[in-house]
Amino acid sequence: MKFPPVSKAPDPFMTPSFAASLDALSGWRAALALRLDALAGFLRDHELVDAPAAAQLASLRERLGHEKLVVAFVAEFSRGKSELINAIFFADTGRRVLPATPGRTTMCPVELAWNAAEPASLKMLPIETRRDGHSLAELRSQPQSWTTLMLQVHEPEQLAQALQAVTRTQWVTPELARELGFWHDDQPDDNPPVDATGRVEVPFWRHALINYPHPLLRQGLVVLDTPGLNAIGAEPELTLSLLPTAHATIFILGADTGVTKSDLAVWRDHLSAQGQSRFVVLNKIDALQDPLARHGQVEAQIESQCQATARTLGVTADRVFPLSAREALSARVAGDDEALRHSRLPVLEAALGTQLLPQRRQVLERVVLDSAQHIEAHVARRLGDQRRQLAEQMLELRGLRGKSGARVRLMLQRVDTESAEFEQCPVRLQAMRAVHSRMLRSSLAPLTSDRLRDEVGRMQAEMSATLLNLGARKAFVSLCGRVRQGLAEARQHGAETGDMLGASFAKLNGEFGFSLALSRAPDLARFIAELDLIEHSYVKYLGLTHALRLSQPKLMEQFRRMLLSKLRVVFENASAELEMWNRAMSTQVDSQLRERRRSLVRRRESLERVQAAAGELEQRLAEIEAQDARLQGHLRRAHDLLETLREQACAGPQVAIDLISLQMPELDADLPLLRAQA
Ligand SMILES: Nc1nc2c(ncn2[C@@H]2O[C@H](COP(=O)(O)OP(=O)(O)OP(=O)(O)O)[C@@H](O)[C@H]2O)c(=O)[nH]1
Ligand SMILES: [Mg+2]
Repeated sequence: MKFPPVSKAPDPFMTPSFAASLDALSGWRAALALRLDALAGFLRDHELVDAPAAAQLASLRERLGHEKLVVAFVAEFSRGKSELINAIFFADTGRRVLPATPGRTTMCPVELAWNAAEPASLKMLPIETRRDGHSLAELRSQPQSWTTLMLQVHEPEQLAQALQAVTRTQWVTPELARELGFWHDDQPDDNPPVDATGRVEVPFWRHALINYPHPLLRQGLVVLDTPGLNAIGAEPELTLSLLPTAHATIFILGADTGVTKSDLAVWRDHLSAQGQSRFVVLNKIDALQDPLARHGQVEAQIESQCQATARTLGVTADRVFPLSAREALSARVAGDDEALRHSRLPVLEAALGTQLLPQRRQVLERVVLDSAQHIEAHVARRLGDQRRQLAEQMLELRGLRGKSGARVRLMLQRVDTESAEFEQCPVRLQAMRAVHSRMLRSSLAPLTSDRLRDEVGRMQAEMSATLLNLGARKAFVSLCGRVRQGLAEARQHGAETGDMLGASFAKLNGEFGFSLALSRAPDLARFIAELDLIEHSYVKYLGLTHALRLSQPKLMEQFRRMLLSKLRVVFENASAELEMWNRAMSTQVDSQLRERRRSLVRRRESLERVQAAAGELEQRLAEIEAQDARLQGHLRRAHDLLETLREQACAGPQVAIDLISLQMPELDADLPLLRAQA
């Protein structure tokens, strides 16, 4: 059927598609990464970064190169999630690749991504792995737990055949179904079908990973296809981990069914808190086709259904995208642009491209700009130190012009006295270091994994002490309180360390001519926010009658492990940030100490040479001036490299590449590649 032209802005044929925008984002990231490599190489060659600054550069590089963008498709069963994924990603294979049929089809969560280090494959985790309580995160790194099928990416038939596996089910006893989390006596309506012999149909797999070299997946996109509600509820990790951390969620409704009670339950339980990055699709608008309808009537009906949907879900109407995934897929397979336009899929793709990607870009841009500022300050300080030492030396030598040999001897004595005084410095530093490392230990103590395990154990004991786990939510909230307290303690100790270092630095600067600068101790706000997010999604989960289900030991164990691994990541990252800051502070002292020693030796050598030969003084002065000019050159070059990195970060993708060709002729060889990507 044909629909009247789409009225909703933006016009998908005027704005770039999702694919083109993602390409542009990747091109921008690749260009930034090249810039960053040039900067890091220069700083390394001229010894302008210490270990913590080099680590910061490396982690930024890793992020630019490998950051993933996760888009999750969520809905009740049979709303068309898999069909929509087929239409967006797989139409070029010329057929339906992910199974999409009436009734329940996708039986386990399916993650599509590309990891170039592995061959194209389908990996599946048997459902029985739920019985031993291991979390999905733990099992990801255990290849022996997964069943692997190789995929022939150029043979669509084989591909589709292999992917049929995600629909596989098995018949088990009600006891086993209960143990696996698919049977709940308290919610008979949600329970799966039972056959004549009393056996229950449950999914065969727990999770599937498709490694597929689609151009978008190659660029870091990860697509998550989920099964209908029942299975979502049964895998806590999906609810608590995968969905809350997705960068965007696409929630799908059927235009033929409207918003049903169970659609609303999925929305409320899994998507209501995700703000900006939710897209609502009203799928199957082709099903509203009515041969008896007057011109424009179907269109009006779609419009009013969108309005009603937006009202019911509490989103603005421009977040609701009416379309037909089935028509879009067949239009793409047939190469029929007109039919594709009428399927209205391009409107959704354009919205993903224009709304989601700029948001991701901004996040990265901020990180790059912050790092650039940090590195700039670091380099300026380091070069400033070196130049200061040279200036002192120069002053000393200039003072010798026209002076007698006795004067030179006197100066030599002065250098020796200074060196002797300076030998006091390491003793003083040792005292400061002892205090520093004690304080560092106290700031990390509240964040150890032992402490975390104890706290989670305490929560578990509190939960099971209440009747049927009804106190689960309360016990969990109180655990969060204690974890937050741990982060606050660590932050407090960090601030105290900062005070101590500030006072010591001021003294050392005064007595030994250092230029030690204190940067602010980490406030750990990022980790407190992460904890808030975890708390939010878990609290919601524990309200969903799941608390009752946790009275099953296996589920409880799985819940405990998952919670522990999530919180451990928060603690580990917070510890790493604290440690990094502490390390940056102490390496600063080390490098200034080294620099100062070197400078004393150099001063002595200069004076000795001047003493030995009369003509040496001017030559030494000229050398020092040349050295200083070189350092100034380094400062300028570092500044230029940082400036172009910043310009690159703020520029649009095409501009970014033009900047490279204008300013970095040595990168010319990479340009065709970059242009192809942008
Ligand atoms: N008429 C019509 N049918 C559609 C459309 N999109 C999907 N379908 C059909 O709806 C049925 C369910 O689609 P799926 O893609 O399997 O739905 P799903 O949401 O993935 O369902 P589960 O995997 O069971 O959770 C299939 O028969 C599709 O062909 C559409 O736009 N129009
Ligand atoms: Mg499906």
